[in-house]
Amino acid sequence: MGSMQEEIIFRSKLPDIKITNEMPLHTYCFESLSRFADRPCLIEGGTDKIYTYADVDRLSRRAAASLAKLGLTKGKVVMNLLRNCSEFVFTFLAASRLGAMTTTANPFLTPGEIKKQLVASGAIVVVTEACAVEKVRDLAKEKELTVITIDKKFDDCLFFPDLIEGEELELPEVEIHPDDVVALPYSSGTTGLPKGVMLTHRSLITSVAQQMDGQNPNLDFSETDVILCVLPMFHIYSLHSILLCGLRVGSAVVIMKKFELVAMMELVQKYKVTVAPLVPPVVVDVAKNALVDKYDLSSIRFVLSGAAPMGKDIQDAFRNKIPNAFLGQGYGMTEAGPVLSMCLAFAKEPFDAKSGACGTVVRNAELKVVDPETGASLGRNMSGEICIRGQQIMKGYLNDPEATRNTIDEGGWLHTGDIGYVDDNEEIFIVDRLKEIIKYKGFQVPPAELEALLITHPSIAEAAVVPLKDEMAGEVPVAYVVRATGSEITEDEIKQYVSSQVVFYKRISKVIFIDAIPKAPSGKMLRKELRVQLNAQVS
Ligand code: 4UV
Repeated sequence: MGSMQEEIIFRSKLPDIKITNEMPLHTYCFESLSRFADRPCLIEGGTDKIYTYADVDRLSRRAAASLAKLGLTKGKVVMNLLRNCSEFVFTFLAASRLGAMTTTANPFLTPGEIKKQLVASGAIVVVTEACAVEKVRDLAKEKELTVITIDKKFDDCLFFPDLIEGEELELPEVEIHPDDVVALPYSSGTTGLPKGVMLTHRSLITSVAQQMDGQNPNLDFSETDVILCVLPMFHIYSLHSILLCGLRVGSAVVIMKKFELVAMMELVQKYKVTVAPLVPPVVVDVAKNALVDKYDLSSIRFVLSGAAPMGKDIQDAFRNKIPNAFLGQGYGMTEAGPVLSMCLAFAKEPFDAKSGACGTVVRNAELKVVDPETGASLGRNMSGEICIRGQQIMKGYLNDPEATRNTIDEGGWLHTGDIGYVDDNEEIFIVDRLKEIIKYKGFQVPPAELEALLITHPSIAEAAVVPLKDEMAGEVPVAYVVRATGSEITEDEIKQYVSSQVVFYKRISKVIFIDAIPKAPSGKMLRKELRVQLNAQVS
């Protein structure tokens, strides 16, 4: 299939650059540290506490020395179970220094969800906050797991401030290979349950360099920029495109613990934020909410939207409302390392970019569009599955060679499960999704996870979960349920059963009872049929 056919490969309009990706990630991020050592690196929105670049370097070394003593050696895993905070950064960089990996998770996950990731990743240390301590306590007793809290002391936990204070550094000598894993975010990818995505020092350096390095960087950020970090660092978009990209060029990162529109506007005004990476629902909020008009947002140069589709209408409305701020899109996927394409209007020598496009493929990478049925490579303006190849993509899924083989083919192409096309101007448009994943405000909701949970209920025989378009969230999960014989279980009972076991954004918004889930002769559920039917009914 296709192997004899010619591949049509799309490239960036920016020339390839030389990328030096043989060093550890923290060394790369801090390569120009001496130039901006005294400049602000992290600004905590809530407390106005500022850490300079020199502080972050020093505190991450101290954290590394302490974590090493706790057994976090090369190849071991620490979990950052944190909302946005400086300690997230110290721990992440500390683990990088030790040749260890950081797996990241949302502290609002339920104990069951956290436990799954802790066990699957093999984490031996969890860094968390008071509000989530209770969720990991039982597991800490069961298995060897050290719990560190950042904001409050507990008898059975270590306290982060104690770890980074006091004694002098004893950083172990660690040899780090470029293909060692440094970040282990969880993603369900194109199918199934969440899996550990192995991002190496090489892949993350390559991805940051694709944006930030060279004569004409795709993202023209510098040490005079102030980047808003309201998106959660536990998601790859924020970790990569705010934190790591910001560190590379010496920008200040303004950290917000949680999204709140007014507080966000106040921070933008106070710290003269110049770059605001957001997700579509927040862009909609800014475009539509009259409160925004009260604030001086003239410092903003760039607004980046990503993680979910953003239509042309919203992009135009936003551009009219805040004309000084250029709004463009990036397209990422955890497994892709993460950025596949970025708006070229953000480049140092910018190009025009159309509303509704989600950028042009990054430099030093190849993109192709394939017919999902035949695998044939498609030309311009023809929609198919988007595939990407380059050194930035993941090494694979942790302990799951089969899922890895199903995502990265023999030719080294990563299949995204997204349907889109490349236009005459090299701009990419995403039009549909082949894969199951539901995106609630950019958060992943894996249908397979909800389906597995639903059928644990004795009154449910079968279930299929599909996305319903939603103005506020982008998409929400809807469950098609086949009741067990004789059962009269109600919609509310099902919703409650699920909501007690999942984080808020995975809650089922609607239940539809049916007699049978449509299936292909192979037995595979035809989710797409249900999705089309559902969205046709509603619209
Ligand atoms: O795995 P994930 O949750 O990953 C992301 C990452 C988004 C990023 C990362 C870095 C950036 O600089 C940036 O701008 C965005 O979301 O989910 C991956 C899936 O989300 C959808 C698409 O289905 C991906 O396969 N998605 C991500 N970005 C877009 C998008 C977009 N701009 N338009 C439409 N869908």
